[in-house]
Amino acid sequence: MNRITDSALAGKVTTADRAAEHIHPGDTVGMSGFTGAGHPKAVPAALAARIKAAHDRGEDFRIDLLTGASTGEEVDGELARVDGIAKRAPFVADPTLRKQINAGEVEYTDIHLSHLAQQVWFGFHGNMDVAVIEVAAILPNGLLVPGSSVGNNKTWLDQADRVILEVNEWHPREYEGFHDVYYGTKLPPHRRPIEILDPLQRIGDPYLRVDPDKVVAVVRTNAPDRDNSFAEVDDASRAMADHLLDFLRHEVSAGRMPKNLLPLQSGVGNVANAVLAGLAESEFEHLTSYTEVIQDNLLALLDTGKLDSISATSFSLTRETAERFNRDIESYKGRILLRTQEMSNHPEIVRRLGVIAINGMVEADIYGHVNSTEVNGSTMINGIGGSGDFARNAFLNFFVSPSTAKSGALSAIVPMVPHVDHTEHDVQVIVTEQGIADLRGTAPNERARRIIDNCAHPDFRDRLRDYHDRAHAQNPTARHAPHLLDEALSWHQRAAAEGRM
Ligand code: 0RQ
Repeated sequence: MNRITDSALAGKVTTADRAAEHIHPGDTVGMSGFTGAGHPKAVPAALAARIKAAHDRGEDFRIDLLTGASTGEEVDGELARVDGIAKRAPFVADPTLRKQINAGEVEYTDIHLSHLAQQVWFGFHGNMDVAVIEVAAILPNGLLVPGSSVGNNKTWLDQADRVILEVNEWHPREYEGFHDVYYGTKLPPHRRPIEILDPLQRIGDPYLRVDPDKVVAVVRTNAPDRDNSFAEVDDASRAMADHLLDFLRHEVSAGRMPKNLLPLQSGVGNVANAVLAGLAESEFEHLTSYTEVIQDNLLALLDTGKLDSISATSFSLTRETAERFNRDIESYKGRILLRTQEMSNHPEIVRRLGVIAINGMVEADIYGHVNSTEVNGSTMINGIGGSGDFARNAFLNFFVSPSTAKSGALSAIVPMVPHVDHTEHDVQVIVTEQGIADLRGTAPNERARRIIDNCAHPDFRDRLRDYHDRAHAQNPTARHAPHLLDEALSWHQRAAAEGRM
C-alpha cells in the first residue's frame, strides 16, 4: 500500500544522507521516540556520520536533542558514539550517553515528561530548528498517521522551523485510528480545562498535522522498534506484586475504591511487569489503564479480558510481542488510545481520574523521601520520567524496590536519601519484598517505624532503628523528623568506603 498519498510530500522523498544535511552544528533538534518506540531509524545515523566527518576535519558539530523519552540505539547510541550531543532532555536509557552524562561531557536536563512540551512552547528551551519525526503514513494536506508512539511529536511539528519525516513501513498502516492528538492547548492565561472524564475518551484528532511547506525531506524506512526485553519474574518481584495486590484488595473492602479499582499506571521495569502478571491471575475484572507506556504484560491483561482499555502515549514491547501486535492490530482498535505525553501524563487528568500509580525507585529514606534517579546522589541512571507526573497527582501511589541492591550489600532503605525525586509530601505507600508501609496520614516518626519494620531487609533493620532512636535522643528540640546529619550522609560514604557501592 502506498504510504505517502500527498503528492507534494511524495516529491520530497530522498535519502537519509541528503535529509541529514538539513541539520546544522548547534541546532536544537526535536526527535520522535518514547521508550524505544517510534524514534527515527535512518536520519540520526546519517547525521552521526556527518558529525564524525566534521570532527575528523577538526570542526565543532554537536546538537541539543529533545525527544519524548528514551529512544533506541539508532538515535542516542549513534549520536553519543560520535560525541554529537551537547545537551539532552528529558529521559535517557542509552549506556553510552549515560556514561557521557556521568562524565560531565553532556548536559542532561531531567524533566517531568508532561512538562517538556509546554516548556518548549513557553520558550524555555530556545528555538527548535529541526524536527525529525517517524510516522506510519503521510496523507494529503499534511495529515500524518502516527506509529507506535506519540510523545512530543505534535509540539515538535508545530514548533520546528524545518521538518524531516521518516515513513516507517514496519508500523502497520492500520495504526490509523489509534491516536488522539489534542490541538486545543493554549498558553496561559488562556488555557481551558482538559475534559477527559474516561481513559478512552477522545478530545482530539486521529492525526498529527504538519505544514507541508516546512517539510524539507521525507525518508522511507522499514525497521523495527527497540526490543524491550524483561527479566523473568523472580521471587522478590512476585512477593512485591503480592503485597501490592493484597493492599488493593484491602482498599476495595474498606470502601475506598471500586471493585474494578481505578485506572492503573505502571512504570517501566521488572516489578511493574510482575504486578501486571499478578493482576492477570487475580480476581480483578473490568480494569482500565491511564498510563504512559504499554508493556507486554499490560497487553496480555487486555488479551485475558481482565483489562477493558488502555490510554498511553507509547508502546514498549519485546520484539516478539510487537510483531504479534502488528499482525493482530485490528483486534485492538477501540481498546487502545495513544495520546501526546502532555495528555497521557497530565496532572489535571491523572487527578480527575484517580489514577493508581506504581513506580520503581532506587531507595527511600525512613521518612518517605524517594530517590528514583541518582545513585549516591551523583550518578544518573535514567531520569525521573513520568513517575512524578503520576505519583504527585495520583489517587494512590506506590513506590517499589527490592529491599537491597548489589546482591544484598546495600540497603534500599536509608536514613536520608542523597537525592530527592519524590518528597515525603507525595509518597504514600512503599513496597519491598519484605512488606508494605502505608504512609498515608502519618507523621515522620511513625513513617520511620513502618518503613523500617515492614520494608527494610532484616540485615539492616537494627542499624536503621538504632539511627532513628539516637537521632530522637540527641535532638530534644527537633524531633519532628530527627536526623544526625553527619551520620546520615556518611551512610553512603561508608557504603562506598566498604566497596558496597
Ligand atoms: O545498576 O545496572 O549498574 O547494577 O540502579 O536498577 O535493579 O535495574 O532497577 O529496572 O527496577 O529500575 C529507579 C532505575 C529502577 C527505574 C529505577 C542500581 C542497580 C542498577 C537500576 P547496575 P535495577 P529497575 C514511568 C516511570 C524513574 C523513571 C520512572 C527508573 C540500576 O524505576 O528509572 O519511574 N525510575 N518512570 O544496581 C545503589 C541502590 C540501588 C542501586 C538500584 N539502592 N543503591 N544502586 N541500583 N538500587 C515510565 C517512564 O517514565 C518511561
